[in-house]
Amino acid sequence: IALWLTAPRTALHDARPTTPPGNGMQGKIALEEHFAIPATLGDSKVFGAQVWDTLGPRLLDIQDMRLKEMDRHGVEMMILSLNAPAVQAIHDVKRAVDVARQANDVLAEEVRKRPARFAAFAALPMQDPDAAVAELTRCVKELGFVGALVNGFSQAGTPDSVLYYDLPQYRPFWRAVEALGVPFYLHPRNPLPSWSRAYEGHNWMLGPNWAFAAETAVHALRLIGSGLFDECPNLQIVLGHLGEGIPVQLWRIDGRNGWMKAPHKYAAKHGVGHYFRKHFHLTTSGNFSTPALVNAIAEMGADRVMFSIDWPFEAIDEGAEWLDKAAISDSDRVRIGRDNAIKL
Ligand code: GRE
Ligand code: ZN
Repeated sequence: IALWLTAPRTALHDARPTTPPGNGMQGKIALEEHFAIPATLGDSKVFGAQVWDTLGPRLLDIQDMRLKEMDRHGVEMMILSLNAPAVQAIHDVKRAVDVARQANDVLAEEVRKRPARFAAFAALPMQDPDAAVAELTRCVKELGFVGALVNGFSQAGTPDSVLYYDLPQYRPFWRAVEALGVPFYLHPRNPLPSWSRAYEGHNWMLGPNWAFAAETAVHALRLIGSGLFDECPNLQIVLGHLGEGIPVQLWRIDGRNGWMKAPHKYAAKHGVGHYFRKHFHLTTSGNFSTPALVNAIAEMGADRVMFSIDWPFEAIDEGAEWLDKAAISDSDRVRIGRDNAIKL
């Protein structure tokens, strides 16, 4: 942090990374890196219709151009996950269960080809909490997966249904995640059109520009306020995009007119900051901003921030070269680029 504070601001904000390939940190691990199967590929098209010739093949590829880009930019390992919203948007519950299982089987096969380079987060049919427990257990115990990545709320039964995971029917699921001892990555999706009136006429704010973060931050705060972490004291959640905006708001979330001494009216026992720092890890996926990284380190500690790219929605060269050169200490770079992921 001190390094950053004394560096010229313009260089940090404006310069694109220029480190030649091979000169940056080696051995990086990235955790929010996506692939698709034919059944889910189409979900990503709206996020890159103009570049679909590039984006589509990149989502389907695992062992070829992805690996070459990783080699070129010092990324030793990717933890792979299905694209979004995929399983979460399949309101036919039986189909959601089938597609999750199929995607996880494909992923397991790909990881088996290069276990030193790839690991796996499970896609889960959260529409049916018991099925989600069964699938996560299968993935972790039988297929060697290292956690789950779920794309926000699930639609179940009807297209208009919205299930957030603070709801009581998910408590057994969370206890199972905690007992398995694996992290749960809460990944963004867009709010449903019926829940998006604030964005009407301003579609540019949907997706990664804004709505992904707003939607995911609310979901994370719902989990916290529900008292989930009092019931599951060892549960660990990962958020991408340097925390979906929560870190810069942490003080305010708990502070709000604090002199008035009104108690929090939610089920949880402690303030939001307490749970956020104890139960959440952040990744740099799709947010290659050094000021935002420094803020995340300041709020969370360097042990709870991990490198990620968000391939193929973001470029491996840009993310990797940014971390390689970011004005943080080299010991923090190694923790963020590698060691924290191994520990988690
Ligand atoms: C993501 O996976 O984070 C993502 C998408 C679509 C567009 C941008 C983006 O799924 O970052
Ligand atoms: Zn992503």
